[in-house]
Amino acid sequence: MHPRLLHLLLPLAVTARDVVFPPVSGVQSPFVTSGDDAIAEFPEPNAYAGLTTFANSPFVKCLADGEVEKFDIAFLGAPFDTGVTARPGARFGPTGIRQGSRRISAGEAWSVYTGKNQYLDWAKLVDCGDAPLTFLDNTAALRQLDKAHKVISGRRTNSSTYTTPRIITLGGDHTTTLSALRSTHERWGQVSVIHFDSHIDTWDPKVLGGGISHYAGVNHGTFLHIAHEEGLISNSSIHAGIRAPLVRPKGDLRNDVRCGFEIVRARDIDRIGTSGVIEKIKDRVDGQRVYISVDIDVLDPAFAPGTGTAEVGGWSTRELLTILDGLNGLEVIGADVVEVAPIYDNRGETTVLAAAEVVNSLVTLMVDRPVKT
Ligand SMILES: [Mn+2]
Repeated sequence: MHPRLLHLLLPLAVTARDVVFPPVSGVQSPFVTSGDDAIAEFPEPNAYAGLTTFANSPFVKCLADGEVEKFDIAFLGAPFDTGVTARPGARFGPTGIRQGSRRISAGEAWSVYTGKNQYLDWAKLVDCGDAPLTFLDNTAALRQLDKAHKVISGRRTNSSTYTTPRIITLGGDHTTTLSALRSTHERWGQVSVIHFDSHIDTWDPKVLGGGISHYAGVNHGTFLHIAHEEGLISNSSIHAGIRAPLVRPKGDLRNDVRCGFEIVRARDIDRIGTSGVIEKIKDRVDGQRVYISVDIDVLDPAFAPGTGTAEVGGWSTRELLTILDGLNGLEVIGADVVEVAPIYDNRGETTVLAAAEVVNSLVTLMVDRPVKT
């Protein structure tokens, strides 16, 4: 190149870094009105800044000694997956669900369906982080989780009317629901369980895992049987989305009824639709306080591949969300989303996005219907 030409081009290369938009309709109007000051300040809120909590909620050290910041509804991670009969990985579920919720933040959570924003309502929502659980001893870990629930549900609420905080647990394998039910029983008495899952999870410990040791009998397929034995749940509970095969031809279902459950199978939705499923659930738990447990494997693996015991032929994310939102009006005293194993998820984060949205629906149910102790 001729040196003189290079001399001409150099200033161009430097100034090309400043992007100047061409005038629109002959009028030049700047995009940033307040100049560099607007960039120099850090605008609030930013969903992608800071450390990850569920839906960018404030983090509170709920298990610390003494008084802590008050709250009404707490998110609590339960990183536990040593009670599984299939693929492990749900100990990373709490982290995965929080990651899936990054897009959700209080200022931008107005529902296009209801016009409401559950994050800017009466309830103060906080993320308590994860319960510190040992990963080497199931019995000890579950005792630690029992205690975490007890401490958090024993805190003072921000509201003066509704005095017991409620907890949404981010699992963890399904065994973790047992700790939540023990805690809710202590605070609220017996509850009906609305159990979304492809598996019944009322297996007798002698049939599933047990017989070897008491320890092995407490797992993610027996916890509802144990909850029944411990008298934590009432005889008006219901499963929804069931499709996994049974271990015994008749014994499993007989035991399931004995544990207080009725069943909505996955394919029932083809006949009765989402509104039919909602009606069945509401009829079943009529007049009772409920605990809602969502095993993410209730969804078809097409919608939630990131789980330990995937079963094909399940519901879509939209169907599940419609059903959950249709349960509005129920007194929900606790809830969880479990069995999220991010290691089997895909690059589009399909499973953790679905799990976060399920938690979002659970928050809405709890905020819409405050419960007095
Ligand atoms: Mn399951």
